[in-house]
Amino acid sequence: VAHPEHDRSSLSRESLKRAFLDHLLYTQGKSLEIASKNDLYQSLAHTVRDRLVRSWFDTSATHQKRNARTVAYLSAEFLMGPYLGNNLLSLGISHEIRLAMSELGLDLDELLRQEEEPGLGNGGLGRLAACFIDSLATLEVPAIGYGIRYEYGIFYQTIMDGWQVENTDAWLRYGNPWEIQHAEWAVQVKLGGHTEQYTDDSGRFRVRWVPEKTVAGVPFDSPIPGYRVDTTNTLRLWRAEATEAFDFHTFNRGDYLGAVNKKVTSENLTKVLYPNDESVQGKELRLEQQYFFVSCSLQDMLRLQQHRGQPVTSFHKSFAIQLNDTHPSIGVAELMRLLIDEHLVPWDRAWDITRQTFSYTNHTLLPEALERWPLELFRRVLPRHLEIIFEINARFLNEARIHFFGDETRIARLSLIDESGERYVRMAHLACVGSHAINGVADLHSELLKRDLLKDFYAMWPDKFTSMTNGVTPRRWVALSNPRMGKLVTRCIGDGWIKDWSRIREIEPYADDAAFAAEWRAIKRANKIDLASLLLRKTGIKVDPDSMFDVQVKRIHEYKRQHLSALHIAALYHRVKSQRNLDITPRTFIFGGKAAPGYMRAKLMIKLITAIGDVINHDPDVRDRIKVVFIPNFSVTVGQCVYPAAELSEQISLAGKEASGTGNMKFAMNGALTIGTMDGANIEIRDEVGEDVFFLFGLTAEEVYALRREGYRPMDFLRRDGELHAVIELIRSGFFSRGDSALFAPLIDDLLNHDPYMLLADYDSYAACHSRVDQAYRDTQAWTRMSILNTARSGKFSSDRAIGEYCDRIWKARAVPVEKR
Ligand code: 26Y
Repeated sequence: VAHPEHDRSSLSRESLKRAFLDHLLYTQGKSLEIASKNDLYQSLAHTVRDRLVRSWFDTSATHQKRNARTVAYLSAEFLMGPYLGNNLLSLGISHEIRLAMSELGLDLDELLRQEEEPGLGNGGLGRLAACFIDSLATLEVPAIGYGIRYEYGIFYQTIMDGWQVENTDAWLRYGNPWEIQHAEWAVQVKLGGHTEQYTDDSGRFRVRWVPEKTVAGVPFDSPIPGYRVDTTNTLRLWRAEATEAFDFHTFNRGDYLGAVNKKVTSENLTKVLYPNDESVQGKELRLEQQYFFVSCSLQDMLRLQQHRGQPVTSFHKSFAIQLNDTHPSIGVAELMRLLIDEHLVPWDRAWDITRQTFSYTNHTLLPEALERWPLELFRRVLPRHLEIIFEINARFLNEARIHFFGDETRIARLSLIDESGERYVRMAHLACVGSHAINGVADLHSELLKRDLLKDFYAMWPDKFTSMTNGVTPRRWVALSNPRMGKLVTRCIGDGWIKDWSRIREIEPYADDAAFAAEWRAIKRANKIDLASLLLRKTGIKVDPDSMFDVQVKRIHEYKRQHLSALHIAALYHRVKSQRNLDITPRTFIFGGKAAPGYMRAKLMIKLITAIGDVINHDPDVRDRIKVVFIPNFSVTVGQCVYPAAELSEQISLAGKEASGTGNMKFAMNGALTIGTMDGANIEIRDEVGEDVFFLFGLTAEEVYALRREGYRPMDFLRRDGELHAVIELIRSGFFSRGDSALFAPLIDDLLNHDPYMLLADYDSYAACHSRVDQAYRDTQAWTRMSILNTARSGKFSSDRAIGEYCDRIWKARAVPVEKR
């Protein structure tokens, strides 16, 4: 039982200092005099972790005792960002820790900077999972995040000669103080081999899976404390290890090196995160990764079910499992296998349980991002699951034939197996059939799902479909990253906004308060100065904090159209060059984001941006009216500096392509106005903040379809627009590439001939919109007013609101107050 002055739980400054020095000596083996920065960080992290353990333990004890309905969020990615600052915030001890450290002569901010963030995700989908588990804990909902403990997260990006260069992300190099390994809960996962049919002792027909190999899954747990509540949930990530039994045979044959080699092979499973988003590669190892973590997680839930004294047949009452896209959708077949083959539950009963357990979130409409596995590859890795999927499919298609009598083309479209050419397993179909709820991540996206991608499923089961607009956590994305704004807001309306972001609307009346507006502006300026110094440090480029900070940070992708911005910047430059004294609002264009290493077009887009920047930044004629900066290695950490400093948020995807976007929400909360298309959650942001607080441009999704139907010819748009023509010629001629006219040809030729993302169709409207932005920024007061209103009306975009909706409408999960021991 914790004593109030216990050195591992007390929050008093003296006790924090003592605990810190204890860890320095007993965990790191150092004294203050010789400690490295990492030693100091590790000691502080352990001090903070200790203070979470009590509530962590009480939380799982309460959930077990109450047999509380638990949300299991299955995700191949969790992009958590640094833990230390967030955990201090949740505990409410940031201030005391800062003082404790400074009394020891240490600077908390410097220690915070030591943490290597776990980059266990690509972008939006992974970060959404992180925001969601933060909200689940804060709302005191019993929840476990299940995922993969990649040894190497998303690659570290540097920019060399304007090109992206990838480096490995050895984030575990100096140890991870936030995880606890639980070898006692390791599970076994089978892979490959074949199946056999047999009759068991009681005369029952059964199937045995004889695997080619078995891998052990070991859980690593991290605490997820809710904000200022007693709930601390768990993020449980699985690491693959070789099983001992597995090597034994090889050892006995005397093939020691062969045995060790197989060990290495097993451990490859969780070595590295695949750095592709929105474009599948169909690699066997990826399927193994997915199956591995899903099987580990389901076995773990079945263990918990047993531990709670509950029968497997009420599994669906204990757990609501959310599939974060199709990456964990093999779970549908795996739960069936576990129930049927291992727990001897009859098929119909097992199917009932499975369907009541799972729900599926779709995050994309892009065809190249839809997971499908070649049948033969699938059979090689998961022979038993293929049989189960065939059986699910046979029964499902029987049901579909009743719905769509005689419509065999529709039946073929619905099938879990694509048989139009080489045969594939369609993972989205498996997820749809095996779930009781299917949702898109913003209203437009959900509508398009029903209309296009999943229209046949919608026709069959309209009630399964819902829309759940994404959200982001106001803890990390405002309280932690923008403390200046947080302080001002708290002074005016109290600190209730941290747990209830809808209350941010209470600052709306201050939009017309001159003193408040002046402070608001001063805060933005201070945040811009901070970002400017980061930019200088990372790129050597000096930017003017009084220029407008116009920001586009997100994965680099053709559909997100960073090259549309590049065209516009080149056009501005062209204007400045041809009219020497052109009166334009000074701007700093800030870009950041990673390109998938094999996505050549995206890498060329980075080169285009940096090449244009290079010319502009060094041209004395520009007189610093335009600067272009590409921040290397955009990450959660970098994001925390960027969003608070932004004034204009670029959300310029082609309408119908960006499922939701979540960066758009982070910008809006931090007072940056949006220039954007009618896409994803932009539409809802505009609805909330008002059309006069939003810079709208471009085709709507309907117009995009219409234009495509009537035959889109990009050249038509080029001929109409003299400036665009000149800019394209400038790039094509090699003006930005030291005369190398071939360099950007792949991008430019594609724009002129195909332009699948319709940049040329939207260019005019985009450039005109930027002129309106330029004018609006000159009226400082009006701009500030818009900025305040924008934040004040962003209440909807908290992940707490999103999680509340998931709990009510899909999971049927409730808050369970933790009982303290
Ligand atoms: C299958 C593999 C190649 C793959 C890996 C990662 C496919 C997709 C992804 C990641 C997708 C992703 O991040 N999607 C984004 O999800 C966000 C959260 O819902 C949305 O806001 C955003 O619009 C969407 O692009």
